[in-house]
Amino acid sequence: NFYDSTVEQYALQPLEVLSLRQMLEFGKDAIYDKAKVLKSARHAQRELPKRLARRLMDLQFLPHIFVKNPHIKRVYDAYLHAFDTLRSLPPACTPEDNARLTDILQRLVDEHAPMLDALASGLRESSSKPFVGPKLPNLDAFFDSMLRSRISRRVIAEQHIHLAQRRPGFIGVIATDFSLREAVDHAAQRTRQVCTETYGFSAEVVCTGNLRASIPYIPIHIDYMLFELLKNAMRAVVEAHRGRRGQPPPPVVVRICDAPSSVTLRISDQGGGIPEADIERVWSYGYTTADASLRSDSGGSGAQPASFGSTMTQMVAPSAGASGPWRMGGLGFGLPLSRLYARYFGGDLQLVSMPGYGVDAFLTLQHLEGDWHEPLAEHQSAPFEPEPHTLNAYP
Ligand code: W6P
Repeated sequence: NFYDSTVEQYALQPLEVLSLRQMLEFGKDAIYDKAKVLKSARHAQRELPKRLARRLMDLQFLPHIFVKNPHIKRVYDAYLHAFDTLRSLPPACTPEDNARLTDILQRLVDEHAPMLDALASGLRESSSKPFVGPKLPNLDAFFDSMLRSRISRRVIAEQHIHLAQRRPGFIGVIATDFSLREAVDHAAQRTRQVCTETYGFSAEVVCTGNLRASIPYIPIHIDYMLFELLKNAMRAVVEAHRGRRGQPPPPVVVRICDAPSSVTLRISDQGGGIPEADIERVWSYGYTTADASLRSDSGGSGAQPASFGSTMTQMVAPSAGASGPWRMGGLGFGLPLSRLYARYFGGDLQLVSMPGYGVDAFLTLQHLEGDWHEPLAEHQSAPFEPEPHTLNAYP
């Protein structure tokens, strides 16, 4: 029908991708430059419908019985609504057009906040069905492109929304000089809080290494990754230590290592390591070692915080509007999603498990200062959707 062919046309258009460096370069004088803000507006208007259309096409290629799941259906409807809304808006040519666009983008960003949990719930419901579950294809490639695209859309929308706003230390939503030590401290504090709420005690988090290291980054991305890694580490330590009350549990040790082109954070726990049979599955969507009592599914909030502290805002948050207490166990999206965040701006996330001892998580993030003006290799490392996109990844 008419509608599907429109979506298909948009899905076929090539994407314009931006690296973090290009976003910083473009945005640095935007608060003085109305024309620049309008250019950014039209970029968002061009990119978002194409990216939504690709995901709508992907969803249509999934098994009917999966897409009919109420949670997945809700995601489909939300994406179609956003596609339709953005597509029918004329290109922003005046500050008034832009104000209207910015309002709409903010509304869509808020409306789509619960979609991460909806995807997780849809996967969990479907795969736990006795007939359907075993017949579902492997959906990891689908969720990778779904969530990578979601990251990209939220970055594009939020960067544009905040481009014209003056905020010290920020260009749009990017903190130009973000302290990793502060990020670790902030995530550690929240991790200890949820751990204490869940288990009644927690392990110390010790931060060592280059405590002055900083990078330009979107704070909420780092916060999500660190909170996720620290929760996993601390859960392992605390569960391994349960029988041995009296002595304090061994600390989770974070070492920050600053190198010329990247910063690596090594997060080491002595939680006994990942069971060897599970090593491959930790990167699989929906996999979780946490038992159901640790999950907060009933509130529909996943493992998302209700709100962030003063230095962390909800900008580009994986999910907002959450409610209920934080819990230690997620919905099985935390690790693969953290790796997508890391890779999105050219970094990476790796786990090394030492069976019987513990796990080292290595989170690498790229520096940009060193070659601020160097555009080389830009198009190999950044926020790209895989090309050609993964329409037929699930035969
Ligand atoms: C574990 C399992 C895990 C996943 C990610 C990070 C740290 C850890 N520790 O035992």
